[in-house]
Amino acid sequence: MRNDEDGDTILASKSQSKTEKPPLYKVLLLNDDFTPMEFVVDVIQKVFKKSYDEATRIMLQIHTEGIGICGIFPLEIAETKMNQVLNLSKESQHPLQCII
Ligand code: TYC
Repeated sequence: MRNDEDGDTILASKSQSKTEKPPLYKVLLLNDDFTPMEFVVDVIQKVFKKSYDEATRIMLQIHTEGIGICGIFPLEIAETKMNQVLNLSKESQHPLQCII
């Protein structure tokens, strides 16, 4: 905020607020005992555009830690990716869970 010559406050202009970054959300996969490892690697590659090696690293981290981050996005994109994961796991009848 600035003051003009009369001392009135000038609010931030639109061009300034446009550069503000939206809040970001982590998209997380949860481990379970039934979903095959290859399926999880495939989903991470497809939905989060990761290489085979990076997707394998993320899958193994989830497998050992119980939860892991697949990506960090603005809300609408995070929701879309979560729904893509849930649709793929439902179609394949795996219990893979994804949360934001
Ligand atoms: N734990 C699963 C298995 O042993 C593999 C797995 C990894 C499942 C990550 C879900 O988000 C997951 N087949």
